[in-house]
Amino acid sequence: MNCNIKKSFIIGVTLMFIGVANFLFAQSKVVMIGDSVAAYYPESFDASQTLPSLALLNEPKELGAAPDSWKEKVSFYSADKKNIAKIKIDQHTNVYGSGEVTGSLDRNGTVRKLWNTDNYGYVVDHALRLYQSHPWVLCVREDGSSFGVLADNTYRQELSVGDDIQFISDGPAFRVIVIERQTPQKVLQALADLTGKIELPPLWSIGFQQCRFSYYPDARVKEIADTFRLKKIPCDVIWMDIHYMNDYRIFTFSPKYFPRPKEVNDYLHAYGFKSIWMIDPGVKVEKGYFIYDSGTKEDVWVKNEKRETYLGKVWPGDCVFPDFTQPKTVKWWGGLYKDFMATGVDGVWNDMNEPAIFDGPGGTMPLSNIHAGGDGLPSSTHARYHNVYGRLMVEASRKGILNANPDKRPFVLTRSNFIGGQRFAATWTGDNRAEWAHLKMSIPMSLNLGLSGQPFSGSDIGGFQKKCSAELYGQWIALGVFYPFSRAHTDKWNSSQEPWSFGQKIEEVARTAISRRYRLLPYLYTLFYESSKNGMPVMRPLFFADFKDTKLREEDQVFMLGNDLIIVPKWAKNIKMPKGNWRSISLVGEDSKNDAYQPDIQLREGTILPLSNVFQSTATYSLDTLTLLINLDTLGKATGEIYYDKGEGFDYKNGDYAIIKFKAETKNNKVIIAISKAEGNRNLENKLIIVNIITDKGILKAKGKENIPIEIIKP
Ligand code: MIG
Repeated sequence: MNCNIKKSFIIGVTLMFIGVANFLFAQSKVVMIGDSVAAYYPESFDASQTLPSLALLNEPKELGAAPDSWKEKVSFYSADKKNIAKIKIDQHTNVYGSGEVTGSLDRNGTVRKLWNTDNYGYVVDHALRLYQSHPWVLCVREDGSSFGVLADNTYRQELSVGDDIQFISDGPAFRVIVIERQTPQKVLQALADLTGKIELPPLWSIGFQQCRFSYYPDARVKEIADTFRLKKIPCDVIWMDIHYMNDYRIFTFSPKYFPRPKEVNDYLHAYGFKSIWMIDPGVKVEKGYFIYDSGTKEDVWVKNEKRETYLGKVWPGDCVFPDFTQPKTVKWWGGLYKDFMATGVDGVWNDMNEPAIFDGPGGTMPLSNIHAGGDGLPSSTHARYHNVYGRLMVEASRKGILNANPDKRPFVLTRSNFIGGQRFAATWTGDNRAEWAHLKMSIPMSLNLGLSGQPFSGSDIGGFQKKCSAELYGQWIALGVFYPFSRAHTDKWNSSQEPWSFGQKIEEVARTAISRRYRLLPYLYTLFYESSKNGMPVMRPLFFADFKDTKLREEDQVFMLGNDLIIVPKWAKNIKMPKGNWRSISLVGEDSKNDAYQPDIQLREGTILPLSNVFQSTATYSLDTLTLLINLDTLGKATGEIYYDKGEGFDYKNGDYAIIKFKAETKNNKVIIAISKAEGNRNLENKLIIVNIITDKGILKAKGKENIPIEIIKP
């Protein structure tokens, strides 16, 4: 990385901002709000301008003044009508976070914009702003000790990282929260305590998913589903994009293409699929259309500065937009999901919620538009609420879906969101392009989402815009099965882009790739559980393997799944690796070292990796056979664990789950594998357990059952 070029660029940009009028304000207040968590308030701070926080779970309690030992100092400036918060960093500190925006994993020497933007093909503003905003950085010092900085406001900001970190806001003076910890992992856990964690998703939502803009008519949807089963390519979800609607009217079904949605959903369910259907925020202006009529009656639409209902054009033509700052809108919107979900819809896709408006200034609504607020949220302009429009929308969607189906875990996918929004929805990185650069970029994008509190993300496999070549698709599907959210998707202009659309060879590549994901489900699901408990990302940067090893800090060609696997894509060159005896593993008989597509998967030394059989969908998932793949450490030991439950519903909250621990020890020439339950009311009971120990001389194999230690004699 060329630091000098990046640095001088930053200095230039910084001077532009603070060159003219530069007033330094003394910070008026620093208070501790948690164990080594401090809030800094500028002198001109006026709580009514930025609070209540839409990032934090709760307004934090003040716990007294900061001790002298407190390290990171925030200073506040205002210049050229901007409010700026600045934190000095030394030149060896690596900076991460700031959400999905493109660029390398470390954010040093860059400027990012925090302004949610519909960015088709990632061309607007060189993709320095995309669909979501995370005014947050995670900073790792040379010695590995770490801190995080959250600019607690929703206005448009620039985030520049040079000799210092600067949040340069268009809005009023704002508070800054700094978290200080011994490790980067602990900073993320503290961020999750402040901003929330994901709810445990349904198991099916971590299966493979197939989408396009759009599958229609209904017969085409069935044909896609049939082909997956016929060809024995595992898949859990088929997606319905906007063409299912009656002329883009949300919460309706096209009488021509989807006259019987329930029948389509029943069909999908019968073959072990779930269905996800799109809902946009824009509501067609049309008297007699029940959504428009009921919303108008309840007076839920965003207003213009003259306090008239604001109109903007989206897919259906003139539209009105729900004002999700109002409690009555949340209630009305949530209620709409009842009949919709009753058709057997399993999950909801909220798109265009930046909000994207075809004829609005900058592709959205005027900043002077008015949101009415309520229930603690003040009435204010779109400038204040723009970046949280999507986040407020998905909170309302999630509530409504849960009300409609109280016994099921809601699944919502959103394009737009804000820091903390991981509580309500998973996400994908929007309209990327079918290009090599975008395939490679998808790794640091999902990694930085994870380092910003959102663990459940992935990019469109195959790329959205432009036609994907067979070669690129092969590479993309082979990598994309390791995204936490793994979905293939493509634009309406492109020809078919299913796993079988590129000929026999690539079909086989896709089958192998997707089967690998299904083998890993016990491990992946355990990672999602962990994330729901402590906010740790599912997909993790390599430096998490050894946060003190500064060589790993910029590596973003390879990444980790959890703590125990490193995924090495085929194109990765001159990669850095953490210390230890990491070993290549094979999941479905593939030889990834010599395969042209499948990334090599490396298993940590001292680890027991739980694997299931390959299932065509999670509808038939079981752990009747559990495989333990073991890489012993130099002392002949290894450990591992698995979380499992029904995969759906909330019984797990009442004990219907299990955490099972695995332990391998070598005594004399014998490896003994013990399995014990650590938590929960479930048992593995009568399950076949297959043990594979990877050694230099090949794989040692044994079979056994739960509660009976398994012994293997080392030759
Ligand atoms: O203006 O619903 O990012 O995934 O297929 C495009 C159609 C609207 C944008 C989403 C894309 C989706 C498309 N949507």
